[in-house]
Amino acid sequence: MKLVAGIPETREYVVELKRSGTSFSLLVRDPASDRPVRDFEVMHERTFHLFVISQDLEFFAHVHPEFDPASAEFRIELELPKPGMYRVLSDFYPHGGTPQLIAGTLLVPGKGFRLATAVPPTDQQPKRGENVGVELLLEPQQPLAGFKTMMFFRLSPVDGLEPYLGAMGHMMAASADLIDMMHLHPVYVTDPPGDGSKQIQFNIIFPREGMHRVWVQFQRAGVVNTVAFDIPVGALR
Ligand SMILES: [Cu+2]
Repeated sequence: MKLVAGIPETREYVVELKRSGTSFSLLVRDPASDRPVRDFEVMHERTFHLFVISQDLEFFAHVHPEFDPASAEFRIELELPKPGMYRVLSDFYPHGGTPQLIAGTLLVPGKGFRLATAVPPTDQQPKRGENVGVELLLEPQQPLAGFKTMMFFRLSPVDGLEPYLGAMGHMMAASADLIDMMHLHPVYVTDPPGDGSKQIQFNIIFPREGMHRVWVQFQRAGVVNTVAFDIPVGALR
């Protein structure tokens, strides 16, 4: 009997990002053959999730480039608000490979260009999205690098809350220097007793100490709400 390995080995694919004005194109290459990849698995209702974050953390986009079979590129129109450094995270799953989360850096030249790491103060205050309020509870209250943190988002009102791209929530968590970036989905959705809210739980392990910005997206009545919190992560000494 011949044994066939069913688990593909983990390899990082190459993402070639090109930008011309507001037009972005992304070509994915197989690291083994160097060939453009044409076959992608659908994850959360899309074949490609692209996150673009400005260095000052003020601009956040979660968009979905469309595949162009003629060029094997994913394309999207996206307007960046100003010159500077942007981090670009490509989330995709090549057929026959493993899920990929590939980070890149984009420099947008222009007047006022400068490089400066953001240093936001802690901000765990309740937030108001387009049509939903979001309160954040942490367990432990002081997250520690390398240890699990449970993040509970309490949403209200609850009527009309619905999945967005196949999940009850999406999270992008990034260190303030945009070196570590994670895309996570909820582990539990519960109805906490008493306050009539919906609680959406994400579990995260922050890899390093320091300030982190966490963007979360929830959909209510067809409207995507994006809110952000700034969370200091400590270290065990
Ligand atoms: Cu997501």
